[in-house]
Amino acid sequence: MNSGGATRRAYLGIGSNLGDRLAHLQLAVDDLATADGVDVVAVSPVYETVPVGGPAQPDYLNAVVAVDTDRTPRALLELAHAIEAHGKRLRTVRWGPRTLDVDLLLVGDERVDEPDLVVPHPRMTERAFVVVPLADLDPSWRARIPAEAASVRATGLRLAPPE
Ligand code: GSY
Repeated sequence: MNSGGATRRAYLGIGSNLGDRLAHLQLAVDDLATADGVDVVAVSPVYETVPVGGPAQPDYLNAVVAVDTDRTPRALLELAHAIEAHGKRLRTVRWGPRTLDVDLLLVGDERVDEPDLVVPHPRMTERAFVVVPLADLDPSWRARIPAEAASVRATGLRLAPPE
């Protein structure tokens, strides 16, 4: 039911700006690596990024994960939501903040336009915090890095690849 048939390369953006941000991103990579029908093939470097939109809030850590998958975009969205829920339950400090965003960016060359699911992600090309790490994994995106790339700083941090 979750399988879309052919295996395609998909990309997911991951971000955290509360609590142990790096641990939240690592949880996302680990959950993707253990999900049925998903092979994690690459994880970008981790960037510290200025928040885009919303109220004043702490800076994010962001990265992009490349997976090979036969899951449908809908099944990938459901997986992203399940990983977010898992990340929001991760307690690093009692009563402390915790958050994790997992955004489905691209699924091969598939296009989906439904009320709750648009692929490619409709705002990804405007977001340096998405395109900069995506270009680390797929150099064809280098030419599309938005002007505000200065809002994205390399950290030297890396997430552990799946074992
Ligand atoms: O879309 C993901 C959540 N998000 C982010 C983010 O991950 N990074 C930055 N820099 N700004 C953001 N604004 C939102 S919403």
